[in-house]
Amino acid sequence: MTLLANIDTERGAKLRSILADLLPDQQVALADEAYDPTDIRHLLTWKIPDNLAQMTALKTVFSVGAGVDQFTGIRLPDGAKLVRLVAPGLVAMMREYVTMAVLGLHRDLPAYIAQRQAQVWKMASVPPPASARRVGVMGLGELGKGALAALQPFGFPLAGWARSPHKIDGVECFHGAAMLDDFLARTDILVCLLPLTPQTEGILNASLFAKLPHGAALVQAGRGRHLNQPDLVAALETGQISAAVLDVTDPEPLPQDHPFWGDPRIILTPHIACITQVETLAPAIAANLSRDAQGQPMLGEVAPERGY
Ligand code: NDP
Ligand code: OXD
Repeated sequence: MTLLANIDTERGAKLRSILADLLPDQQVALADEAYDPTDIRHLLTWKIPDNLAQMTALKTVFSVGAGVDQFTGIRLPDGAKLVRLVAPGLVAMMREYVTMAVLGLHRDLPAYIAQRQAQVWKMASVPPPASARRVGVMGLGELGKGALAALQPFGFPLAGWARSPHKIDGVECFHGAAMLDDFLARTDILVCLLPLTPQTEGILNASLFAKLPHGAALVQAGRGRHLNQPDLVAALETGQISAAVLDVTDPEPLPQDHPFWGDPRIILTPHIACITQVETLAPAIAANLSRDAQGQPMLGEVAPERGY
């Protein structure tokens, strides 16, 4: 019945203390303590530990984050489920990040940051009203839908694109490869909140950028490998893409001589759109363990055939 928390000791101890209140019967082991791997029923981790094969009773691998691409290619014990993190605290952070990024791009923030460095006091452009700036979100999952809801009050015409059809009030919904071009053609600020899968790897590339209106902007908060980095550099050079806010890169961090560091059209943040905090993580794990104990599906169970 033991849950192994394969996270740093400080956060692990906090998690154990919160779970002691929420699920008093749940045993919690920390990775730097002595434990019997054959007792481990649930594993909370960002990466698979070396002794996975010894965890013969393993039933669940809980990702510390919303993404599960780091587990690609890992064979879990037969019958074990992979569960991504679904938690209101993560959605709240992504809502803030995407709102910050979209508003920053809408109001020329990259240009003003560059101008401040050059001590220039000058209007970069007169922005169109929000009602004339079309925002499109790729990925209509927990985070994509949360981000769109946060953007609603500003009046941007909103659209979303996913694998399957969705209906969201106030959002024009597109799905599948056949509708991607129409989605892109109506999108001035493109937000990527996709999971990384073989289908989405490299999706932010020259061909996709060419289908956006000239001068469109990009918010990339999915995974670094969604983006073809040389293609973004080229699109910024031609003006096809005017600016970008990037939270994720490949690799992380970027090498010191990477062109993104010095490009004034790019705002770079170090993968901080969502920061998993124990206060967010522990209740989500407790709720899923309770669901499981009652024979209900857990929130965020990954469908192996989809990869997310
Ligand atoms: P979900 O699994 O809830 O949603 C994924 C969405 O992407 C779904 O709408 C799904 O479509 C869509 N999708 C998947 N594959 C395709 C495809 N081939 N074509 C079109 N749409 C597709 O994920 P979350 O919203 O919780 O998280 C999304 C991603 O955000 C994570 O996987 C991670 O990469 C990233 N992330 C980044 C963070 C950061 O700090 N920068 C923090 C947390 C997550 P459908 O609805 O039809 O299934
Ligand atoms: C996540 C992340 O997947 O932080 O939660 O990227």
